[in-house]
Parts: sequence; structure tokens; C-alpha cells
Amino acid sequence: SRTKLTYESRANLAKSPVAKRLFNLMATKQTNLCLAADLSEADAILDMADKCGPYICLLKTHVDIVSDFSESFIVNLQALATRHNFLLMEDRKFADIGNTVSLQYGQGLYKIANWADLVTAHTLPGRSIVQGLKAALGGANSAKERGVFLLAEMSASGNLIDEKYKENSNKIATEGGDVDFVAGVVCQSADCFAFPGLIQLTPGVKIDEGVDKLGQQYQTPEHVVKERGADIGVVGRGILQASNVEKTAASYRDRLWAAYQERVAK
Ligand code: BMP
Repeated sequence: SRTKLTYESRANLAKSPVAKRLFNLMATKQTNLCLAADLSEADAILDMADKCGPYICLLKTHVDIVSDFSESFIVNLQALATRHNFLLMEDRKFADIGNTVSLQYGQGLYKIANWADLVTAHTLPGRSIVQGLKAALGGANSAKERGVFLLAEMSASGNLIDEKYKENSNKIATEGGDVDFVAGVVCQSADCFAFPGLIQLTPGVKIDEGVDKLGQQYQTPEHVVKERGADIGVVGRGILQASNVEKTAASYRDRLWAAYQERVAK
């Protein structure tokens, strides 16, 4: 199964150039930690990115929660991504018709396609959402340098995703002419897809298992990697609210990486 293969070997199987890049980055930098930088001030995000940069392969944003968003925020974030060697993912969770997502991706205040290596999208509208996103690219933002993660499951309790939806999401991720744009799947379990060239991104990770007050469900780093098939674990508040951010980021990195090493060694 894909979970027994190393990130290096899976890089060679990836159809998406960005997935290839990310698998290789994870293997070389030895980290499978993604920071969910869910803070509402630009400087606070940049400070977190600088502190956690050495320990992460990916930094995930929700730009629409940044109260003082500006172009210089993006320039500074990109500089940190280059300095510390991590990729940027805007967790936009696109969910509309192709024409609309194309505009939302390329235009507006945030011009996501200009700076985010990766974005996320729901599969609810069907495969036209992937085509719509690709349609926004061209010129400097070529489809070769961008990719999407499709949501096949969610960590929220009571979410409406069922087995059929999961299976059909897997089909969109692995079949058809646009699979070179699909870098991975956001999900909670290893049975969401089998193709080893895709990356499983799993949010809802915390050292203490449990729930928050708004339906979020947490599992430990070891559990998501070894039992649930996560290739990258997403940690937000587990790091953001820690008294020592660097130490905590390092510890999440160590635990996620050790779990991956045990997984491929078996
Ligand atoms: P936290 O670790 O603070 O709960 O943050 C989780 C992050 O992952 C949030 O940015 C959220 O939007 C995202 N996320 C999630 O929690 N569950 C999903 O199913 C999909 C997500 O993208």
C-alpha cells in the first residue's frame, strides 16, 4: 500500500509537478508538518512563519481572515518560504462552478494564483472545479507550478460526507485529463485513495486528542500517520497557542516524522 512507500519513491510516481516537489522537499528537509497559520494579523503570521519555518514543509493560510492583508504581506511571506524552504497553501476550499472558481483563484483582492503553490477545493461541483482552477493559470503562473488538494473527508463532527462522496472524490483526483494538477487529497483516512503519487494532508492533529467547542475533532500525530495514512499532518492551535512556539513546532515535527519513519520501516 502507498503508506509503506517512502516520500522519495512517491515523488517519482507523482503526476503533479508540485506534488513531486513537495514529496522531495519533505524527504530532504525531513519534515511532514504543515502549520495552519490561522491568525488575523499579518505580522503575527509572518512571526509564526519565521519561528516555525525550520520545522515545516508547508504553511497553510486562510488569507480571508487577515484583517490587514496587503501585497507586502505576501512578498514577506514568500521571502520566508524561500529562506526556510517550505511551500505555501491557501486553504480557500473553492466550491463553485468552474467559471466562478477561476475568477476567485486569479482575481479579486488576494490574487491567490499569483503566490500560493497550492490551494484546496471541495469536490462537490464535480471535476469541472479542477478545470476551472486550471483555467485561471497561464503565463507566469503556469499550471506546472501550481496544484490543488481535493477534500474527500472533513474533520468536523457531523459533516455530510459519505462513502459514495469519498469514492467519487477519489475518481476526480485520479482519473481524467487534469490529474497532473491534483497534488493531493485532504482527508482523515488511508482508504480515501490508493495512488501513491498523491499526498494525503490530514488536519485535526493535536498532542492531546479531543474536540474544540465548534466541532473540530483531534487525533495525535502518531495516530494520523500510522493509523490514518496521513503524509502531512496539519497543526494549527496546537502550535499557535503554545507558550513556546519553536519548541512545540519542533516537537510536532519530531513526532510526525518518527511516526512516518516507523510506518515505512515496517
Ligand atoms: P486547528 O489545528 O487549529 O484545529 O486548525 C486546523 C486547520 O485545518 C484549520 O485551518 C482548518 O481550516 C483546516 N481543516 C480542518 O481543520 N479540517 C478539515 O477537514 C479541513 C481543513 O482544511
